[in-house]
Amino acid sequence: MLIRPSDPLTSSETTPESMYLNRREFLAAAGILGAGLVAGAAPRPAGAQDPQAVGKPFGLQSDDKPTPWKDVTGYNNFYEFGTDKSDPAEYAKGFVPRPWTVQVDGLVAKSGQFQLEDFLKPSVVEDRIYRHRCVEAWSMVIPWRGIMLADVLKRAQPTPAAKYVEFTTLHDAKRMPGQRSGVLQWPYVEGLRLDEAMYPLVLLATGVYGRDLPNQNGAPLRLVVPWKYGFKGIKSIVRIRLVDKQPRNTWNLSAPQEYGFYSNVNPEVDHPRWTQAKERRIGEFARRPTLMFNGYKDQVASLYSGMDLRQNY
Ligand SMILES: Nc1nc2c(c(=O)[nH]1)N[C@H]1C(S)=C(S)[C@@H](COP(=O)(O)O)O[C@H]1N2
Ligand SMILES: [Mo]
Repeated sequence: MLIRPSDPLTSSETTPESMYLNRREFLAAAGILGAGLVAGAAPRPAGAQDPQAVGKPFGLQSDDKPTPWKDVTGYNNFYEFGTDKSDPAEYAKGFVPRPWTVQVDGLVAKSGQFQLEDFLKPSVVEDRIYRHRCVEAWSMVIPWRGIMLADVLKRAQPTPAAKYVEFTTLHDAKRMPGQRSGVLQWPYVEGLRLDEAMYPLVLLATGVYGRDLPNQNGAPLRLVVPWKYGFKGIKSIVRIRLVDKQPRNTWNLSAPQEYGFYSNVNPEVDHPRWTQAKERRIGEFARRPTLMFNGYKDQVASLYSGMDLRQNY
């Protein structure tokens, strides 16, 4: 991975203008373009059924290898389908993520309701391999396929008053049996500051391992923010709304003393009930040290310059 001596995105540059730099300029400025190992250098994951990992690795260490397909798709959280790690794969089997409408609204010049195909069509679909760190201190390396959220937001043309983006999951207890329980408030909601949302690492994922997203991973469209804890990666999104105030997010509503808004991976700030200094990589025995911003510090630290990361957890 190519390390730049210092991050060229200073805080004064993370203004609305820099959000409208063209995509190549922004990727280059962020040290993202041209970074990474040779695509295809990743060894074939174990297990005869595993599809080959494709795409460019982002923020990976030399010993990071894509987590096998069976774990990426068989061990995850999606409370709309149950609270055990194996529930989503089992109970989302019959979910039909088509037809699918995505509403883009709020403080934008161009709001609209889009059929998924039309929503995706103007954007470039990319494969990118990212680290993934759950707040529960397990981690994976996931080969995502998706589009840049920045692309979608630019097209919607946020007004100057827009400061945050709020995302909402489908609310349909007939199709999502977990929503018949009160384990969380439904629908699941999440949020990002607008400059975080515009950051070129952020994806709206439509697939893993070069295939369409399995239902349990958030079909047909889910958020991926690799420097934040996994719960920011809201699944099965039906609405993207630009707002002027910091939106509430589901885990903050559920346990505000444990989960904040920012939720940046931070080994120095423990969860009140466990350490965040280490993580268990799914498929490995020894725990690994957790990296600041999940290994994306060089890219994203400047988004938070001057902020107290203990206060803004
Ligand atoms: N709608 C919704 N999105 C969700 C969740 C959920 O319960 N509901 N769980 C989150 C959590 S805690 C994690 S770690 C990831 C896990 O899924 P993944 O392995 O497919 O990323 O999804 C996130 N997105
Ligand atoms: Mo998580």
